[in-house]
Amino acid sequence: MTLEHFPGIARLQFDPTPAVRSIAQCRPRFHHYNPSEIVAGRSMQDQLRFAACYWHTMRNGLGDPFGAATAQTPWDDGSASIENAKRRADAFFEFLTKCQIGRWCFHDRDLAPEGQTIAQSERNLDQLVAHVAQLQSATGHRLLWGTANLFSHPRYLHGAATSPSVDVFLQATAQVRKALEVTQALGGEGYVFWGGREGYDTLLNTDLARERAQMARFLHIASDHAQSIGFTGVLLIEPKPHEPTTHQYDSDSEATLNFLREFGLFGRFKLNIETNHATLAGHSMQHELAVASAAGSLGSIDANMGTSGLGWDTDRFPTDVMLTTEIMLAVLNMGGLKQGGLNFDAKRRRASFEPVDLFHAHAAGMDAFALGLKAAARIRADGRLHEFVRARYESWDAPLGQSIRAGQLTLAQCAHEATKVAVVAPASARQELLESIVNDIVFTSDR
Ligand SMILES: [Mn+2]
Repeated sequence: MTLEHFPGIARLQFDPTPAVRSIAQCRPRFHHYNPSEIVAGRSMQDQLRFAACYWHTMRNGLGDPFGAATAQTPWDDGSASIENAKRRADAFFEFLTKCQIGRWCFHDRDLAPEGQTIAQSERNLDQLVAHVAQLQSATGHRLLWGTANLFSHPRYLHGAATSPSVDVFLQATAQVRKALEVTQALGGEGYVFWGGREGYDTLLNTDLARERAQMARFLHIASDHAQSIGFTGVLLIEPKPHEPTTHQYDSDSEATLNFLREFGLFGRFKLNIETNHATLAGHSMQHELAVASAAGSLGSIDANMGTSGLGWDTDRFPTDVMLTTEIMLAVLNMGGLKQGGLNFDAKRRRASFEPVDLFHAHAAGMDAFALGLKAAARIRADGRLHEFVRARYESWDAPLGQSIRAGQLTLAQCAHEATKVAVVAPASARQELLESIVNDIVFTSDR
């Protein structure tokens, strides 16, 4: 890593002084993210466990269905050579270091070009894995999670594990076996299964029951393999309701947890929840996190956001402080991210095409999460919301409520108890008051 792929960009520092008046003079820096600052008992760096993704950062030229790529990538000659792939990795690790992002995530095909055969693809990947292993030890950056791209190659046009062709299923097993093994070799803390094309476009040509069973079989043998090689990372499934398919089987947290329970996989996998996938499913991120967390299955977070009113997966950088506050509240409430992280599965807008925009974009997301972390910690320290919710359910903690919860009363016994209640008087839920309290806490700075 001797070359400077981002000349003129210094390592980003925490600098809370007010922004210069001219946008043209703004250099990337952190206004709120201060890695060593202690919030809720731990450093921001440990609480937030940021990761950058290889696919959007290094492999997304910012093209869209209407126009060509715009991103300036002077380190990339556009070829599928191993040398080019290694140079890209060098640029990425320089980016991680300068942006103070401790972790990263990748797909097998982001890192190394696919070959003509499985063996050739594996040799290509091995060369890049050896190279990034050196970069990891030179820089101290760690792999949050790896995954296999089972959606880009035309062979996966009908799905991978859910393909009507067993030959395609086999190709997917070869890719996942290798991706799991290189993730382990790189010390990955997790491995993600995102069912990119595991769904259907029309039931006129689809045996839904068979496809779901195939997907379960795939996850069984993949998790068996992870266990057999001694992989100690967390296995994650990433729900998404549609796009590219009309319906994806892992459509949201509830559906995915039900799928895991139906096929005897619950407990072997946790969920990787992405904000823009939550909103595509018609849910808030808060809902998806709450569902996963309630089942003890919140594993990791893909930190991005969508564009309201636009039904696409736009993968914007998460700059909404209310959103990051809600996310960090869920994280603090479950005792931290553990083996998970906040992975910026986010891309710059097509019009933010200069290399420096990669730094501005990530710094914006990191600052928003720093603000969100501090606000969430203040909400917890304030205690009013927690106390309101506790008090709202306190009749269930009285002796009768406890007996019902413990299964000691039949329906007839409950009905008999009902006759003893003179006045049924529900209390107000005070939603607007609570929203106002949250606003007060979030927008009142602690410094
Ligand atoms: Mn997305």
